[in-house]
Amino acid sequence: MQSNNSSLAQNERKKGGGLRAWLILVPFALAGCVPFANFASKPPPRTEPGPIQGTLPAEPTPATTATRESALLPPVEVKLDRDPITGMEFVQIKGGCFDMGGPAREVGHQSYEKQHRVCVGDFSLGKTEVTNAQFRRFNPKHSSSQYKGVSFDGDNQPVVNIDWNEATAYAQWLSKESGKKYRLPTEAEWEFAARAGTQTARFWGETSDRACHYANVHDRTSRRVNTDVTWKNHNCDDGRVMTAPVGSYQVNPWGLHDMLGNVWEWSCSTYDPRYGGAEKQCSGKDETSRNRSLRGGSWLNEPNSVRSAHRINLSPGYRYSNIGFRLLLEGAEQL
Ligand SMILES: [Ca+2]
Ligand SMILES: [Ca+2]
Repeated sequence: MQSNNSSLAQNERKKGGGLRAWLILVPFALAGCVPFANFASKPPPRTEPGPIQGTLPAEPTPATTATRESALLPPVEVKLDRDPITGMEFVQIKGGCFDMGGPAREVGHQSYEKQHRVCVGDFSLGKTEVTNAQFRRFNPKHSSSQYKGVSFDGDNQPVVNIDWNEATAYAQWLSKESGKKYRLPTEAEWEFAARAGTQTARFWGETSDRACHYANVHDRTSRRVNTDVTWKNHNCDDGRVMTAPVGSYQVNPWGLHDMLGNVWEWSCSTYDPRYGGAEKQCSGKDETSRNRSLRGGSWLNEPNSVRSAHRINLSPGYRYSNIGFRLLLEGAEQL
């Protein structure tokens, strides 16, 4: 549980001196007993942070690239569906079987990331996290809030401060409006898409310090501004101290942006540390209070939390400035 708690702490830190409070509250959050729906949020200005700054590290050359660092597969041809109401793009993904979880040798590996074989069907997944503009079609009054004067409310920033119930309600609303079938992805579908055929800790390889090509994480830029954060940063510059507009970084081999980093993403699955099958399905109607699994890490997280196998779990009523979601489209005709 150590790493999982660490990840959660990284969520709470942004609340403003909230680590101490978190240490008190997290046992209750893990038990799903404390509703965190009342996080204060001042109405922020609707401006986006400036463009990406800083210099990204150079790509390793083939001569110096180790075998496991060569794992980034060549991009496949991406076939898209487009939602008629929001314009949201969905990448068609052919189902298959894969090794979910990570091997014990992986740096940061936890017991609840046990590697096991899982198969998923065909689906389409949002090319990006759901944005503020897309969410405001559903709830015009939603504010993603701000921190240290930097707004989370830009049109193209991912919507945050969204709990599981609101994310699910959004999928149901858009399904009705569009005549399509949207929902959150299961944990298995999410990891299948995040790995995109890779078996390394991250879809670009094992090295966390190359993250800044592919993901908005707790990086050197973040460390310079978020001086109250004490955990390890990625040793590179992604140019962002808070959320980045979706699609700012390189896609994974299946054409998906920000599967790692930017914001944690709610799955529809209840959390089971033993991987007993809940990861392959959405939570049932009688499981309203059970914790849900979230994936991918965020702009505030250290390297061990930004891995394809990593998982945290939170109460469905929890919301925070580094938690958002993306949608899955069921039943799209595979082109
Ligand atoms: Ca960053
Ligand atoms: Ca993400």
